[in-house]
Amino acid sequence: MKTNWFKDAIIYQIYPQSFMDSNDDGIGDLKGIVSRLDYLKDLGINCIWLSPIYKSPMADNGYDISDYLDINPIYGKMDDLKLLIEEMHKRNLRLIMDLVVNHTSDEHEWFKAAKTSKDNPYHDYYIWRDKPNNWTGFFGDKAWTYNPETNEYYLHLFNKAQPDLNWENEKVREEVKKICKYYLDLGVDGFRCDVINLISKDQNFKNGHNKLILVGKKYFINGPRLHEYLQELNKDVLSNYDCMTVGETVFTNLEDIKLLTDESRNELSMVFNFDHTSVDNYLGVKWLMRRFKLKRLKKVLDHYQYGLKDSGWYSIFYENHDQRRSVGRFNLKESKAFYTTKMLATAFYFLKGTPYIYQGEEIGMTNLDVESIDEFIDVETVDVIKVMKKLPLTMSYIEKSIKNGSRDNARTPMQWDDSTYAGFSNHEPWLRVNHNKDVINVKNQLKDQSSTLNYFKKLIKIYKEYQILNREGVYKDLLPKSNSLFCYERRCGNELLLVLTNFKDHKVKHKLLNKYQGFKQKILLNNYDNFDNSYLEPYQAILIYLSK
Ligand code: TEU
Ligand code: CA
Repeated sequence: MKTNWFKDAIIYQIYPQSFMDSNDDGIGDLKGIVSRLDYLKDLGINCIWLSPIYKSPMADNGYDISDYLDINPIYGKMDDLKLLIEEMHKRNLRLIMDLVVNHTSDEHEWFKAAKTSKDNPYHDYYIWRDKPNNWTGFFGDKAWTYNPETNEYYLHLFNKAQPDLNWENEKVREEVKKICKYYLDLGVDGFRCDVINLISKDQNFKNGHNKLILVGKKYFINGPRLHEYLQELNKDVLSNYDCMTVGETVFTNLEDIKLLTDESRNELSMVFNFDHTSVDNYLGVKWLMRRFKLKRLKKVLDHYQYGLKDSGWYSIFYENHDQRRSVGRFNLKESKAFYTTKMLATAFYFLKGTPYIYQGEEIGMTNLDVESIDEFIDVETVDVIKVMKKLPLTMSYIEKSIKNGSRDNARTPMQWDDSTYAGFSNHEPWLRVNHNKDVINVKNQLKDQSSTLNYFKKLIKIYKEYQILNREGVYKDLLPKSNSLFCYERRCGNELLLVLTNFKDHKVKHKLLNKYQGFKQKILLNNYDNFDNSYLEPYQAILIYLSK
């Protein structure tokens, strides 16, 4: 029944609000996605992760759900989802949906009932205290909000419009099973489980000590019953389907990943770990910007690549709807995106794990080019600006940090062509299209053999051709100490993939190929026309297949 299809998949993340608008109201929708399936098929991916499309007041763009079993009318109807699934399966594409069950919307019927009185049967679906403790949430502010009707406080680890569910209550767990079952029966192939390692909280609700950020973190991350809850969900529902789960796990380490994804434990198929996205910040908080050093990135990647050699599985990604765009990140020059976009993809996607490409990454979409930070509308950005303004920070630091970290950067409409609204819509979109759509767009790049898009296509094709090496190949970092080059091999016996990438904007010499005399060599990818045995061009990336 269960196969490991997810280990060979290449997954493409769609942020529905910004992908494709079919009815010209300025908002992406399900029919829009259907109309672009041939594009995705042609790109070569074989699975889509769809960010939330459920009914939602959109306080957090759908990560605040008011009805799990209904579709947000801005995206369409349940029949449109059925059509999407059908059209995807026809094309041999799988679909995983976002499962956001750490919290609901405050407009969910459960919460509306729960807050009316302590005796209401839904009251215990949420987490209440007479007095708040000192915890702060992920958006920087206090994690408790007062509810006058019951004279209590409810817990919300995100915005106050996102009350946390009480997983201690068996009824809540049954509801979650019902939701999963509903979508699996519809033909969905799995779930991306939002902040899944927050669902179990230490029931003592002790005050936290860290005074700076995420106060109380150690009491709400990887709580005491996390593994039990996941095993229960598997036993009762997931194990009956050939589906996969990817847990979004925040602040997890290698040991956590092993426990969560060890096949024999039946918890999650894989997780997203964020350590590598934190090498350019302090304390895992992106607002606290830190100078990027390649060595630090490699140390994190090595740690997990070596650590997950024999058991455990994770995701390989560097963009998503919460991250800034990668163009211009990691100290890479924005003006050299023609090379760096291809270099980054080569450097990351041949690591061991399942690749995730975020919409627009394949054409090198960039951060939102705002003049003023008042243009940002994301709930996290708005909440964080308020908090930052209370702290002893200069306005210029706040501006720089917000421009760098706002999630709106990744959420601008997909750039399909150079028309007024970039082929995304014929109506002004909910979030402004980037000015560079005239240059950076799918239509242009499909025509241009040397484009980022065509490089991604080629990379994906090759990834699939070398499936065994990608799944099983033993990882070795060949230059762990270099601050310029990231070079590694994935080896199975006398066969290997060799990845050579240069993170610097100047030529860098190396002697790595001397090691492989006697091997036959085939160059599979190169973001330059030329190749030299002894150096890499600025931002050059090469993938070589070697065999004896
Ligand atoms: O993100 C969880 C999470 O940790 C983020 O809030 C993260 O701290 C921040 O976005 C980094 O910029 C998930 C979803 O991916 C996010 O979109 C939701 O807002 C959040 O959960 C709440 O559901
Ligand atoms: Ca629409």
